[in-house]
Amino acid sequence: MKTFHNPEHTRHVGQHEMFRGKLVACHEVPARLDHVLAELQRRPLGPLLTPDLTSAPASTALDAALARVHSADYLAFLAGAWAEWVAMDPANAHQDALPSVWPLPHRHGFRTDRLPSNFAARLGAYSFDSGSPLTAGTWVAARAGAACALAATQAVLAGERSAFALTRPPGHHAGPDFFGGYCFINNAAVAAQALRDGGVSRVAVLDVDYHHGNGTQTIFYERADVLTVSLHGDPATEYPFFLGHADERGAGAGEGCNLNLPLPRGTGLATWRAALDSALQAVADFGAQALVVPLGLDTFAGDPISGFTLHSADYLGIGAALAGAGLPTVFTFEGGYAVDEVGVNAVNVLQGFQHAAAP
Ligand code: Q9C
Ligand code: ZN
Repeated sequence: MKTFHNPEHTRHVGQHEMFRGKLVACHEVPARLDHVLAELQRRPLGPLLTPDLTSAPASTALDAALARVHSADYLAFLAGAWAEWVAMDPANAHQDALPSVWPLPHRHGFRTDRLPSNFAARLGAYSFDSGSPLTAGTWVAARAGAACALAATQAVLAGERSAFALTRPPGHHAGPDFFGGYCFINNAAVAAQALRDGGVSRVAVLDVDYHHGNGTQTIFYERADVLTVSLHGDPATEYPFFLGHADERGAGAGEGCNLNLPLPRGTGLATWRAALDSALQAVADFGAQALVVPLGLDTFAGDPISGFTLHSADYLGIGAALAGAGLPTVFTFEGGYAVDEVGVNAVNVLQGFQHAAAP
């Protein structure tokens, strides 16, 4: 399996996130990716590659792929956000940008048809939480990460059985025009759309992160060509709280093309694996010809912000089960905050997949 990794990830480094009234140290830290890279060096699964963005055609193709899943105004906002933040106050250069006011579009009658010029207000208009610091290098890191997702997809379109986009910040909470949940560009959605644009008629996304993949669900909610499935902590008690229930089945042409499998806090391997089997059955029933797996490892028992109880050895079997779908598969690196174990856990999934997929 080829791994496309993003050396620019180190440029996204938040100082703190808002949690229950306090600024706490960020969970989504650069060391996470370094641990996965180190484990891949101990247990190589294939070549480690980095997409080259220096050529104008490569850069233009990437921007086109981003524009397929995110709005032009959101992408322009992200690209210019840090400069605008510092322009508000030069002292902001030493401070993460965190939103603190939101328009609540669905209730209370706030207007979203008029975008304020005030940057602090626009930061809220394009986000849904105060836990996702936007930093000086966030855009460069996120864009280079999406290039990894695109390159992994191109490898699969060229005939590879699987490929891994090893990047941060993660992506599955980012929607068409919003960031949140530590995510800015939805790498899994970029991959799914690029598979469609590469000629794959039906694509499935099977999200195994602890948290509901709200961004991916929203991007594809009214589409019949991309099935979105997510196994996650029940939003009644777990982040992102306001999406991810079982009764969200898709809308319009996409009716029936979204499946949520919420599970209670405390869920262990047996129940989780049964849900994975249901998810894989839905992927098969849909007739998917390619698979995208947003690979979060925050289902691990030792995860500091999550509530499932999977163990490191369990991830080998999970990888094998995913290979059982028999589909060309793109993995994107998502959550997983037990930093010292995230490398072993991620590579266990990929190794389990690779061994099971071998002819
Ligand atoms: N202090 C992903 O796993 N906040 N995002 C939880 C913890 C948000 C997780 C509060 C968790 C977002 C990609
Ligand atoms: Zn997560």
